Amino acid sequence: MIRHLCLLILLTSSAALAAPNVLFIAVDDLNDWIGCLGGHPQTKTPNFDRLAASGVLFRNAYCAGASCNPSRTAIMTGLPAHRSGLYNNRQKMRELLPDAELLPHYFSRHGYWSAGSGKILHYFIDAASWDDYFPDKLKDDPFPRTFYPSKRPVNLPRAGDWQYDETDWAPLDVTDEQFGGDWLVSKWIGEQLQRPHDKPFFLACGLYRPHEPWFVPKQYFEPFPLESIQPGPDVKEGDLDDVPEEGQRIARNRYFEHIQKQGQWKQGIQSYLASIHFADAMLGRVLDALEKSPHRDNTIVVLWSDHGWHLGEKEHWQKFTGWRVCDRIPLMVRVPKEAVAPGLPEGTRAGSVCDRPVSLVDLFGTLTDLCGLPAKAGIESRSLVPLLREPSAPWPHAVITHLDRPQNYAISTERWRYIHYFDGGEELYDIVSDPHEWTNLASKPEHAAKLAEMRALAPKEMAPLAASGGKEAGKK
Ligand SMILES: [Ca+2]
Ligand SMILES: [Ca+2]
Repeated sequence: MIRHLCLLILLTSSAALAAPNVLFIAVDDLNDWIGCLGGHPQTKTPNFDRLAASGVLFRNAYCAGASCNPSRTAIMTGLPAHRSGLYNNRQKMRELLPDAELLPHYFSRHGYWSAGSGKILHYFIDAASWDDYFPDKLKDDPFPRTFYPSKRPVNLPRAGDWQYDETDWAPLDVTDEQFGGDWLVSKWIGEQLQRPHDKPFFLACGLYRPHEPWFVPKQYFEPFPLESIQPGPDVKEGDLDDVPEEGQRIARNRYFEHIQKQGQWKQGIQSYLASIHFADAMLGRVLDALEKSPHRDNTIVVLWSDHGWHLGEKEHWQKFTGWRVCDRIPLMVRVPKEAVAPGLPEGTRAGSVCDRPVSLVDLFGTLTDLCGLPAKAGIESRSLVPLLREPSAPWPHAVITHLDRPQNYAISTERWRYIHYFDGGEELYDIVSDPHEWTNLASKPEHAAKLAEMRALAPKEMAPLAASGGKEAGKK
């Protein structure tokens, strides 16, 4: 009996040792303004681009929710909002889903060491889901010390109670180390990558920039002189004219009007570009640490952003919308061929791009499949391994992105996008001929069949907005 037990332990531990590590990198509020996605001609992102070039870049990847909380909850639980009832940032994940097992815990339960740093969940850590966290999982604050200007706002004056405190920007006269924040996150992650481990690891790196406020050390502003700054290529005057009422209401949330009135549009774009450039440098530190790591060849890398961001497109500033500017996100995956990844022993091919529509809710199923863990029962997360193996493989699936409430959602296929509002408003875009979604085709008789086809892709059942016992979350 004891001999059998020993053998079992030996087998289990050797199986665990052979399993691949996972480096899981989250970036906050990053739209397609990275070089390899071509979203803005002035952006500078050599490290995002080098990671993308070393594996598979998904060019039609969408978030499952158009803001932090629903997007991250879907990723970490494998449950989209229409299953969980969590649709917006005001709901508290653990009040709604007290028993949901998160991705890191699932990996821990299957022989992994799970650790993280920075923002992975929506402003909390969920200590029980992790073996370790930096700075301190027991404090439930995912952020290390970060430098902030003593007097705020710096550049965008407050317009009223409706305005989110963090909508502000400025270059800071500090070094990266003095700034702290993501620099400290990347430092800690780098240290975990360098040291020996007796179990395979699931290591989550949450970079907070380019989330607001757009304060970063001034060196990251230098490549973007103000006089050179251009709006993104999606901006078109009068673009909301063919958008239904609810879409217009969501779009015109006062921020863009206020920013224009203050003469701060260019400064905002400049500061977002600088914040992306900073995040890129922090990503570079993590990738460099991995390059030098004894675990380099046995570590799968996944990078995603929780949703995109508007900077004047459709007169909108922020997130929460059904348009591509908000819903389409960077997603890249690298599986080294040396890694012992049971789901993809041959690894990914460097320089691959995939245009199939995929959702971030699929990361759970993808990672368990790659690592040879049993598929988790009861979730709605499809493995993307067939696309990692062959990026042009047939893929008859569509993606749903929920907005802040049930029945406000967008559906993405490879060529078409459909937006539905609770009051019956609809939009339809052909993103091959109209990648910026300028021309709403929903009312055109020649597209009636396509409209019906897209409508039919909506989930048959949609969970109601689950009540959260707590007050409104203090942060967005
Ligand atoms: Ca976010
Ligand atoms: Ca339009």
